[in-house]
Amino acid sequence: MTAVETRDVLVVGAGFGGLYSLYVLREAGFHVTAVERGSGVGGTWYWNRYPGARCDVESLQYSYSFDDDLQQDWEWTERYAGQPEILKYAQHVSTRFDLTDLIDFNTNVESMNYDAEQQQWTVSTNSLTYKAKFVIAATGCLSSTNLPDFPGLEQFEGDTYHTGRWPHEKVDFAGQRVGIIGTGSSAVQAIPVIAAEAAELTVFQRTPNYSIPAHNKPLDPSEQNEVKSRYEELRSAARAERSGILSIFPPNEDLAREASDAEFEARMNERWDYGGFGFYRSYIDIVVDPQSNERVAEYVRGHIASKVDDPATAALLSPSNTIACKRPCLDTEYYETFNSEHVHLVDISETEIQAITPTGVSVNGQEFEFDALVFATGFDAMTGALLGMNITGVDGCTLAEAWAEGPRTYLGLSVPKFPNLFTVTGPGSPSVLTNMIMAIEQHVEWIRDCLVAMRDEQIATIEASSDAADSWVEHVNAIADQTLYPSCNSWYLGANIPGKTRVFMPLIGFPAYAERCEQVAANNYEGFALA
Ligand code: N01
Repeated sequence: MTAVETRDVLVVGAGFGGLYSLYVLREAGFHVTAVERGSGVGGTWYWNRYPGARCDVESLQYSYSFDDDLQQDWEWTERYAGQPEILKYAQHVSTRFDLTDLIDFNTNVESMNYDAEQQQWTVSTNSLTYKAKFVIAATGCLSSTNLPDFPGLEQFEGDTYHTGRWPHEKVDFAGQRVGIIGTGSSAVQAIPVIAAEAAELTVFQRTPNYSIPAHNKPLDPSEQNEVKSRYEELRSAARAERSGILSIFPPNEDLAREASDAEFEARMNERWDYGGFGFYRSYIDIVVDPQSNERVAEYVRGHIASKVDDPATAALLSPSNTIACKRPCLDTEYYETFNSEHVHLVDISETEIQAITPTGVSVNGQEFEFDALVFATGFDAMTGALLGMNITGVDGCTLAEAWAEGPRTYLGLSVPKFPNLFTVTGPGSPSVLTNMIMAIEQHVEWIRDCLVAMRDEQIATIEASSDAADSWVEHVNAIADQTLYPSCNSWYLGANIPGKTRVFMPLIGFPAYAERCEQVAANNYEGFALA
């Protein structure tokens, strides 16, 4: 019989959300454990070890703010930290705050059931069963990989890799013919690095992406010290930004459609040369006004044309869709990579991949032979990992049933019919449109405060009301509908997964959201039923 462990709180996941949940809940006196399917901490940064993996948010911002000693002590080495450095940071945090012993590794949640009578969750895993009053799902927004059902996939005789499940050992592509499917953020980072090693690299592109140069570089120690000397002020300024991310370019109210050609060119050039997402803050109307959006898109297309030698390849790499509507990419020499003779671009926008064969890929009757295939095909974002846990709430209602029409949460934190279950950066919260670590801290602190208040008031259960969730989903979508975001096939909408209901999942705007969460708590958790 499976052993049963009892906890006040069970956390699922030991990425940044799970680690911080463990820390604050233990400090608040709860008996808490995390289960983690990986063999180590780090979540996203544990799994995504593909060549070139790097954070698109600057390292001095993409880090915890809760402990000043930690943020003063830790030395980042580059403007954007690479995956190995971020993983080391997660490991350091786990060790520094004695969290590792609170984690059961190699433990995968197979199902979770709420017992309304006992007012507790039963969480079944591949090893132990846990009973816990509360469950915190810190399962990540981009953790359930998407591997399309390519016919013949299992026949391929070479090695296959998914960017989101990269092996821990170094993969050596030297001398190999490598095929890569996908041109999203992961591919845009991996392609230049794999190309530097492989004998031949063939990129299968269904939709081209806009990418802005990252201009990554070693961090200047004086810049790092300057930030550290004002960390508190900078962190709180970041929390007041829509995305929770500071840029050297302050926000402005200027409209791209009204700028003269000379003004427009000068401003865009300055931001292009600096690199990073500050590019998209050049004008306030980029994601709301189609004409302004097209002006910026055309500016980027001009750069693609000047970077890529072959005009036909440059044309294929040039997107025609709305810019910044899909999650934008940052790159290091992505477009330039296609100037190398051993790098080939295959357009599959009109003719999908027909089959994976024992020796390669077949497209439109043409055969491509490979030693290795890389799937950079993304994730079942925001809902995949939660639905993968087979969760059943009150009245036998499954999460799959509750979300048949798309994810339905209150504040991205809680789901009606699933009492005492919290989601960290869940659908309906700003999450992926922000600096994730900042969003995680806000969520986890809110949950901690809620659990402490419940303990103090001797409240056993908390459950989002159906009405509150309905109006929250309406609110999230009403805000998205004021923008161009819903106009393209992005994973924000679930449009990358065949059959997934199209609902815009993240909420735009961090500061108003955080304020709303505070108000809800101050108003005795309005929108929740407390029992
Ligand atoms: O995944 P994606 P990703 N046949 O979904 C293609 C974060 N991230 O792993 O666009 C052929 O963006 C698909 O084509 P299309 C970041 O938030 C962060 O790259 O659907 N192709 C697309 O080109 C990012 O947005 C960082 O037509 C198929 C690609 O696969 C998110 O993770 C780094 C296909 C998938 O792109 C996801 O990025 C990396 C099919 N059947 C990622 N199915 C940093 O911060 C899919 N594709 C550094």
